[in-house]
Amino acid sequence: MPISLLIVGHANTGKTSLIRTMIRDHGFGDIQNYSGTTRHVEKIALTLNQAPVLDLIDTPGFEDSIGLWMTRSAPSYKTLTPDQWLTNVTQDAALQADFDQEFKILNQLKQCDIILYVIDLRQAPLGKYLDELSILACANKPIVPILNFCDAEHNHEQAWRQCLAERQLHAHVRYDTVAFYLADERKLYQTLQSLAPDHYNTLQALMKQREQDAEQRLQSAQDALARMLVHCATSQYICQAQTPTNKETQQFENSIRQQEQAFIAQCLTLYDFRDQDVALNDLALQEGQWQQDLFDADTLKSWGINTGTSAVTGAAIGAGIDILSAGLTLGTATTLGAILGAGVQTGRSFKTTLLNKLRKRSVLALTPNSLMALMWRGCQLISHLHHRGHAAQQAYRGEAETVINTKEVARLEKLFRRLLQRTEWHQQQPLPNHPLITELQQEIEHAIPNDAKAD
Ligand SMILES: Nc1nc2c(ncn2[C@@H]2O[C@H](COP(=O)(O)OP(=O)(O)O)[C@@H](O)[C@H]2O)c(=O)[nH]1
Ligand SMILES: [Mg+2]
Repeated sequence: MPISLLIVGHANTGKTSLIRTMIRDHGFGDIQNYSGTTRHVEKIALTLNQAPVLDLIDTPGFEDSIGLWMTRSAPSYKTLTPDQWLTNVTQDAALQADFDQEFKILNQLKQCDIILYVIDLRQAPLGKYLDELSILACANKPIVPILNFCDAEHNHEQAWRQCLAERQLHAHVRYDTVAFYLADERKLYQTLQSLAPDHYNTLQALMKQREQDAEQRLQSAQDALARMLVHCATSQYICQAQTPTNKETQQFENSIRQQEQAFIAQCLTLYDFRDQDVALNDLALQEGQWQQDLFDADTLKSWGINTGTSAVTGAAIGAGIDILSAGLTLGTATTLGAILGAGVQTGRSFKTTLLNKLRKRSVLALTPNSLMALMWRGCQLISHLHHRGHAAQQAYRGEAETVINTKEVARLEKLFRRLLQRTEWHQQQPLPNHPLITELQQEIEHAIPNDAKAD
């Protein structure tokens, strides 16, 4: 049998939001910024391997707890035990109209195992809230206060903690349904474990699964970012002449933006968010005229040319240029590859470079700065989605400038300069097993704080 959790609280404290975030589904229930949105009791199960582990029961908010609590001291009720009062009051037809919403909650109290009392910390612990707690206490069930909106600037956390302690409610959980942290969720499950020891192992397994899922999502998103960056770094646009036209530049930029869009779409799918959850501005790109660094030892090595001495390299390249300018189409890249002592792929890549040089056509590629900007935007997006609750209503619009130290910039610039040379990796799937790729993956990991793996 799953543990049944009754989610209660005043209107608009974030009860429905809490459930959405816990089940990672923005489709559950209705959320609005005005009270009385949830009018009915609604139930949904949180599952582990398709078996329900927790039943989450959403309820309408309390509207008149003061009036309801006053009936407790009415002559007909005051001699009853708290438990008897709960049963009798809900059967009092004369009170039905006044406490329609409250009775829906009270009727659930008997059946649930644990009560989660959601508190909007922006509100002080006023009498009406304390009466809600008094009413709930009549059910003799464990109550876990959920301190919601804990990220709000002006909050009454201290005053609430004191009121809760006076009622022996020490095991509260801080939770922000919009800014989600796995550590908060872990605390909630640990609290449930202590209140429902029979379910200890199942809750442990659920927690573990949630952590593994989070880690897996993060890893997949990071991989997608590395693929996108390699793809963009190795994207080239061969222009018709030496000076690129506006149209050519635009086409090139659009192809890069499409790559970024595809990456965003991948992340949204991974994290179960919708298109409207992210609204990033177009990235301002800088493109430069790509130059193959023919003497770059790394590039030559990838072509199988061993640059023991620069004379050898010079001779090899010279041979290539001589042959091309002699008007021999060479027929095949194989010939050139053979002259250079390398393979066909090498010859082809080398030939393209030389041909474009001779034809005086410029080749557009991104600058290392643009690649850095793409990387940071990607890292920030992943970090945001990782901590975005499924109750969040505002679209993510990106962050202000990244503060980054010059050492890091220099390191990344060097990395991207080298990646820009590896045109043979364009569209290569999966990414090659190469130290440059490992370095990129490490830079991405380093730029994303990973609290999924913490403690
Ligand atoms: N910033 C912030 N907003 C929240 C949080 N929880 C809920 N909200 C917002 O508060 C409003 C009421 O939330 P809802 O879940 O409908 O409250 P309910 O009436 O208790 O079910 C909605 O606009 C939510 O987006 C939170 O933790 N942080
Ligand atoms: Mg609601």
